[in-house]
Amino acid sequence: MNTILKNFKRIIIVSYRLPFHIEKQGDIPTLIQNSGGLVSAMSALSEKLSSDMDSSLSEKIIWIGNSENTEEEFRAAGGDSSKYSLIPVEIDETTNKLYYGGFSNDFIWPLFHYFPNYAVFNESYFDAYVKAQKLFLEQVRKVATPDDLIWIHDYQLMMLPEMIREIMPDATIGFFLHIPFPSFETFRMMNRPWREALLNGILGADLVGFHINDYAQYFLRAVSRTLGYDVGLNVTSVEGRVVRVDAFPIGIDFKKFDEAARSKKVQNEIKLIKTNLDNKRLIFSIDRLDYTKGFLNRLVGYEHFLEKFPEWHEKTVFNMIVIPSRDNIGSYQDMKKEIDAMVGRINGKYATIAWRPIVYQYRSVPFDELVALYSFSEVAIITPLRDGMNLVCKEFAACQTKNAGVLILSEMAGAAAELGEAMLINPTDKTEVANAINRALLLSVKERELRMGLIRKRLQTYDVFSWATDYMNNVTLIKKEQDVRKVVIMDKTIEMDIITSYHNAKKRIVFLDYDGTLVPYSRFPELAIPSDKTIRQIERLAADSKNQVVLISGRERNFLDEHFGNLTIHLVAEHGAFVKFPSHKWVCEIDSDQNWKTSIFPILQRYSDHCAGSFIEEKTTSLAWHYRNAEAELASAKVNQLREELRDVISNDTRLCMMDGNKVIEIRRAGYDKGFAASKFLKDSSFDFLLAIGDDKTDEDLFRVLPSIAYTLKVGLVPSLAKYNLRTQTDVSVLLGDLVRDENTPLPLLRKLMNSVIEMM
Ligand code: GDG
Repeated sequence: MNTILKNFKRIIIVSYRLPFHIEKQGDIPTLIQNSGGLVSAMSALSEKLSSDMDSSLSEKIIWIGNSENTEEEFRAAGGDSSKYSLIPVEIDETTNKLYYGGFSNDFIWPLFHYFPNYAVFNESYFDAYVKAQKLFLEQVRKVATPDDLIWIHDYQLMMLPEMIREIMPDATIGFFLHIPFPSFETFRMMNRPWREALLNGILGADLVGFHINDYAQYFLRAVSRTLGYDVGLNVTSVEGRVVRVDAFPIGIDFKKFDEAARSKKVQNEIKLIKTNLDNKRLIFSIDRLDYTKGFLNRLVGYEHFLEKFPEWHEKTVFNMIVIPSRDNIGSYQDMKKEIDAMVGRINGKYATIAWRPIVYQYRSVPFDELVALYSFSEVAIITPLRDGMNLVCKEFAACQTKNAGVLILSEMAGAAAELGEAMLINPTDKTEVANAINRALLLSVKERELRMGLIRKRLQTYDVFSWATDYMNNVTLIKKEQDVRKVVIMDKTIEMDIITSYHNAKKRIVFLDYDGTLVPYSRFPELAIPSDKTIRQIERLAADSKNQVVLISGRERNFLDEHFGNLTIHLVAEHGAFVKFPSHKWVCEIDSDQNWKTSIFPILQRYSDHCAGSFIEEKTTSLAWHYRNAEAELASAKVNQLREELRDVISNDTRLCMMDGNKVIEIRRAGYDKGFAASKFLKDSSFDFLLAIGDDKTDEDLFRVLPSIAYTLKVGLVPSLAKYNLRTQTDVSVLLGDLVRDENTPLPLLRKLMNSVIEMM
């Protein structure tokens, strides 16, 4: 346990619901644990942590969630609730109806479980969702510190991570989604602003966890396609903060179920079931009432089994337990009626005086009875149409202490990704379901033991505690990675330092990249032309006799001539292949051989043909394949292929090299780069102010050659050799504006302040 908690001062769990509510039994307030997968898992974890903890655990684990009970009521009820601090979030009834019943359960739940036709799109749902997040935020704000791990759970709180990040930029935040994250085609059915809000919301976390890798990949795809962020295999980044997105398949408290199954109490329960069953073989299922759990399909499959395999009549009983849930919602009530009717019909068709093929119960089950049923059943038939994970199938296996049971599991449950030794079936195929039941009943003892033994071993190893430890260790790792890749954003103090040094200097040199630095990127490079304001700023820089200005770009000579030819500045074109001093001619730094293009052009052409929106730009010394306008996912796959292919070609031709730019791959003659070009200017060592601004990977060559006194600025919040990062390209314009501002014109307030501070010192 200590390993789990050692990296954090406290763990603050935030979930929609607190794990307990209080019911009065007679006059005595009694704590009742709420049902549901998340509560089961997190309660198990908290219980374990609390029993291992030597002192004041309630100081260590704080659980924030909605409840009808107050903090005082929980304290008064004592018992299990005193093991951790329970902080209720009060949500008024109207908001809760729209937020929880509406947006969460009437919209997100069906959509994320691939039931889009059940999803109700309602603006007021969304507004209530936002409002409710703020209520949770208020409670988090009251208790959280940067040393805590704030672990937010599930689809009811997807916008909370970002809200916390806004008020606590250094907070350690984990988010875990317990339901599936759908494929992009389903996710995109949502209104675009909601999509963006939810994704940005989740990305406020440092670690985003899902049950299986598919969900993690679907999430990253949604991030890439909706927000346009670059995504890697398991990462993306938000304003320079690396966010890890990974799979952590939730486990169960294996030991608790395994031990309970062997306990006397449960053995007594089993005896009771055995007597009632009178030697019939027990098939079992238990799920919350929900359309995702596939009750109707399961019943159709079981009916087909009875039809196809009459030899099992009177020899098997299917005990289907449905746990009441959300049955105040119309669609759930309708589904319940359908289940009732179908069970009645099947029993009516096949029952005899001595046998009912289906024993259907609509009720909650006490723990010992549940364990007895798990343990005694020979076959569990867990066939959801969609399920984030499904804990029931894992609990069943944990109770199979004799390794004798068979698990029939839907391939649509997240658990199927882990439990390959189960009989995986398509829950909508009645023949497959019927055949699987028959096969399960006929399976040899040896095969049953083998399959169940392997399943149990895995569940025992990766139980809910390993899951939580794994998750929390990964939070720690990602925090470390963030530290390594931290960017230092140029704030006002740094800007003032630059401006002051600029004004104090006697001889200055300023290197400016063009695209992404002086102008924003445009869909078409031809349209990315400098604004009048930018031209004026550069003119003013150049007009100062103390300054040398070098525009250092990947652009062609003609373009630079057209827009900057009239200014008294140095121009560097094609990443250093051509250099032009004011009032001089262009000088070429390499020979004019262009034959190499004949072998490279067709390769780029092929990629261009296969990747709509991408195009080739031909320069004198290079060929560039631009993929900014191509569909991001396709482009990212093609770029990787192209890199490989070009690498092969280049390895045979030492004259060439490949450059990875901003959404461009450029192949060009080797032997020069922006750093090489800059070094020529740096031969003069008398500069006492040096500034370089660039946004591109190619600008790293420039940053690398500058002396340590230089101010190097990277546009964009990605790690760089530059000393500081600017958030956006517009910050460049602000800085240049401040640099060239006439010293007699009023300074910005902050600069005045800084100057007075300096004077006072
Ligand atoms: C969500 C995801 C994911 C329920 N009724 C009783 C009872 N339970 C316990 C079961 C089990 C849990 O509730 C149900 O868990 P599931 O995983 O099957 O389903 P969801 O509630 O939909 O949970 C799901 C889960 O979160 C965890 O991440 O697996 O995919 O939908 O633990 O034992 N236990 C007892 N009596 C009941 O009446 N004793």
